[in-house]
This record gives sequence, structure tokens and C-alpha cells, in this order.
Amino acid sequence: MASQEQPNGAAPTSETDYFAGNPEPASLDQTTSLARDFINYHAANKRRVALVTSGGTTVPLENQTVRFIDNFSAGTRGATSAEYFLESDYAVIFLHRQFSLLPYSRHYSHSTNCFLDFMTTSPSGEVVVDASYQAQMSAVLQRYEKAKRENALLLLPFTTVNEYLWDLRALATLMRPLGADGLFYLAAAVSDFFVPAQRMVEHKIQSSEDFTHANGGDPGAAKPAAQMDGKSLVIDLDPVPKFLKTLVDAWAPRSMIVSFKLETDPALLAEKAHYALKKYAHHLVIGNLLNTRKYEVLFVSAAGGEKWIRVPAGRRAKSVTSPRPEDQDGASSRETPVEIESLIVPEVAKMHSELIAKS
Ligand code: PAZ
Repeated sequence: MASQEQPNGAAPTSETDYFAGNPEPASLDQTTSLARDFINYHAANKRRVALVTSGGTTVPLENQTVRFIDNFSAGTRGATSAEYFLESDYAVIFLHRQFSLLPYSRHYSHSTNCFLDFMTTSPSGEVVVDASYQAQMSAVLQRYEKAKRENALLLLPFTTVNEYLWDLRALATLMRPLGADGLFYLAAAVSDFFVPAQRMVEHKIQSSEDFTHANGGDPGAAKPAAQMDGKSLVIDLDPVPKFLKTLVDAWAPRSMIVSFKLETDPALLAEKAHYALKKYAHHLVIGNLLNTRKYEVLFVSAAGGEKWIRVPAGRRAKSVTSPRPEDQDGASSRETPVEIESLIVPEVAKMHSELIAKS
């Protein structure tokens, strides 16, 4: 790979150099072992497996991390999509940012109600679900129990961008024997920049000029990526190598790969989605805008060109919990909100079926 100087004097990290220079996370063995059992189990039953990534990655500024940079994502897209993949009979590996939204429990967390508000005390003193939530909770519970009974959902957490990249590589390698039955649905918001291990300071960066010598250490060491310059904190990040290219070409060449593209400028969305599709040559880019992502997305694929998917006006969810039509007790289906993932996932599954048929 051609080398290009960075402002910090370091050459950009190639995909292979990345793993040589940045240590594997302590959790990787456990992640690998859980995923291997899960994939083998579903491969034996010829069930399709979707790897759904969800939530934002962090970029720690210190080894003993007090401060970090974060990427925006509550995990709604990933957690909601995972439920619809399970309903479409996929087994789902849910690689998610720790403490972000999870399939099923998402209906009761991060909402305006505390989970205790869904409960009440019965006349006999037992804690029970409030009558007004019984129907909805029972529907969610049944789907959750089915996923557990079928061993169809594996939850794997990450926090940092480094953990995410190591996990993604390991999972893609394990999924390779699934061939076309494997699906990558990359909804996580992954940092484009990071602090390489050799430029990360050990201790908390001191803001007081009287203590900035604290992380000084070895004068021959690489220039720290984050350090005080007078009263300012100066942060100088390296680009994260473009792992989507490696995923498509080497780690998962036969699987279907769907990436997401988040933008804030409507004028750029379609162009950036086409650019990504051309650059990485995978199957589908789903473009979305920060402010409208809950009710419209743009599909860009080689097979289907450009296609908007929209929740009709009047059916847009107002709250994060966005109860689904079948969970509403006696509510008119004309007014019940539609989750856009209920439109996205069947389209993706259909494209996946076409790909499997072709392969
Ligand atoms: O998790 P969420 O529902 O709050 O947000 C989802 C999203 C916007 C992060 C996702 O749809 C997405 O676009 N992910 C890729 C982000 C990127 O361009 O890296």
C-alpha cells in the first residue's frame, strides 16, 4: 500500500499494520468462543446469520481512560433491526456498544418512562405489570422468549474502536464458512480517526500547566496524540484504515454486506452513498440523515440503483419506544406508528435471498 506522510510524521496505518500495532482486547477470546459456538450451531441448521453492528465506538485519549471521543448513536437502528431480522428467521449476532439499546429491552429503556413506571403493586402486594402495558409487554416478551428458546440472538459488547475492529475481523473470519448465508449489517457509527497505541499517554491528561510534565515519560517515545499546549488541549488523530474494503475483499468475500452512511447535509447524501458503493464494491449502502433517519433512508445498490424508503406521514413514531402495531391494545392500525426498520429489513432480506439464489 502506498505510504503518505501524516501531519504528525507517522505513515497512515494499513489494515495489516493496524492489528500489529494495536493490542487485541482482553475480551477477544471470549467473544470468539461464544461466536464460534453460535455460528456452528446455526450453520448446522442451515439458518442464515446476520451480524448487526450497533452504537458508536469510542476513541480513548488515555490508556487509563478518563477522557474519550465518542461517535453519535443510541443504538436504535441496530437494536430495532435485530428484532426484525429475528422475525425474518435470521440468527443475529448483535455486536453493540456496551450500554446502548438492546433488542427487546429497548422498548423499556431510554424512554421517557423509567421501567418502574411500567409496574404497579397489586391489591395482594405483588409487583405486576400495569394493566395498560400488559398487551404490549406480553407481545415483546413472547418474541424475546422465542429468540432465547431458539438460541437465535448473541449479544456481544464493545466500547472502543479498537475493540470493534478486532471483533469485526474475528467474527467475519468465523462467519466465512457460512458463505452467502452470512449477512453483515453495519449500522454502528465507527470513528474515522483514532489514537494509535504507541501515541497514547498512560495517565489522565492534566489540564493544569503545573502538572503537564506528569505524562512526560520517555523523551524518545512517539509524540502523544493528545497533549497540553499551554492552556489548550491539542489532539492529533490518525485515520482509521478503511476496513470495509478488507471486509469485502478478504474477510467475507461471499457474504452480503450492507453499510450505513450518516450525513447531515442533504445535498451530499446520495453522492456519498454512491461513492461508498463504488469504492468498496459491496452490495448495499443505506444512506440516512441525522434529522430524518427515523422515517426515511436511501438505498443505493448496484442492482437497484437509488430507492427511498419512507414511513408515510402520519405513521411516524414520536417516541423512542415507538410501540409496534401488533403491540397496541385495540388501537386503530391506521394511526399506529411504523418503525422504519420494519420496512428496511424485509427489503434487505429480499436482496439477500436474491444473492443466495444467484450464488
Ligand atoms: O443508533 P441510532 O438509531 O441513534 O443511529 C443510527 C445511525 C445513524 C448511527 C446509523 O443509521 C448509521 O448511519 N450508521 C453509520 C454511521 C456512519 O456513517 O458511520
